[in-house]
Amino acid sequence: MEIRVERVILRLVRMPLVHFFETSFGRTTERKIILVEAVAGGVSGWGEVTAGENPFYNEEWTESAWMILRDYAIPRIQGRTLQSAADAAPLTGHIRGHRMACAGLEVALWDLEARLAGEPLWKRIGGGAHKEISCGVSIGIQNSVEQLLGKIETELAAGYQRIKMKIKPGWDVDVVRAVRERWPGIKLMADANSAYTLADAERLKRLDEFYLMMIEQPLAHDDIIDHAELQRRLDTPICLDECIRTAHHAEQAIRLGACRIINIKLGRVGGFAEARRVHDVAQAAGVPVWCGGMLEAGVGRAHNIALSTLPNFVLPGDVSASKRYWSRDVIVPPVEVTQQGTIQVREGAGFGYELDLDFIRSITVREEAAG
Ligand code: NPG
Repeated sequence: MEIRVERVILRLVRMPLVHFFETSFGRTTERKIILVEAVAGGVSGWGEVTAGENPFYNEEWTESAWMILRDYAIPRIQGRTLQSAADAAPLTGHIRGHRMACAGLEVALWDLEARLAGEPLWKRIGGGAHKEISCGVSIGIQNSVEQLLGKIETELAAGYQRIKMKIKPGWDVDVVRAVRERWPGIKLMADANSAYTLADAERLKRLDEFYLMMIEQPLAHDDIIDHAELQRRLDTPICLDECIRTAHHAEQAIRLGACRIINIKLGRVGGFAEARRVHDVAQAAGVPVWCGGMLEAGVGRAHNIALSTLPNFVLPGDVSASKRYWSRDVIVPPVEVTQQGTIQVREGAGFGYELDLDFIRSITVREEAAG
């Protein structure tokens, strides 16, 4: 469907998290999020940039994303007529890296196309295999093991289907053991966010006894080769996250035996077009995928739901209820999770939720419109 992109508006919003979130690289208490509004024919499509506040998960951060969007990505798109949102990624393809920044615009254009067509976003991207998506939760590193066990108990009572716990050296084997002893039967996985090296292989091997569903991204963010070596030594499947930025990386990782599962994040791979390619490569190789999260506000959450309806999203993802992160979300209604730990996919046009524009206005600390 033809889209003439008239205007793109960037808004920086600040949103405090209801509870701090800690990974192996640090603690987040407040998110600084860029919302991207792309306008055509009086209709707006919305995107969210999933970069963190600091360049610790990958090289991007909120401020770098703002500059990339303003100075490079938007000027390549604005004022053009696209035959489809699928044209957007190639137009910004010459920008090295900075995929999360470019994705913020790309996903807004997919939402815009879906709204112009009066169709749900999931349909536009070729999804719809699942009408309900399976949800897990990601639980950060806590101040104590007791606190972690308490949190897991709450999330299981809420119905979530699997628990992902963050690990790092010093918060790994003993903590996983404590969780396993308490809940021998739950779907449990560990995420290391690149906190280890191959020299830690023996330590990671000790996690095999806890029959985890997977261990996510134990080694360096850009090292597929060492993951292949580690996977040979572990019984636990490795899931790659940070390492997989393109479908080509997915092909290479699978060919080398570096992972048996892939986490797909829209931002990390640059948007829907590449996410679908990663999905297809994994599906063809019999490698299951699931949708990762980046502490998104409602816009990003809604995009993740649409993505998760593609057929090879067969494992519970990190897409959970808005209220786990926000006292008030930027969309209405907020994302809600059933007692069975699922999210029902909505039928409305675009990503299927309304924007809470008054709230967005009240938390906007910077706004810039091009066009
Ligand atoms: O529910 O959105 C969520 C959080 C999911 O654990 C999650 N994200 O590495 O996957 C990750 C991790 C993350 C959190 C990464 C914060 C970067 C910052």
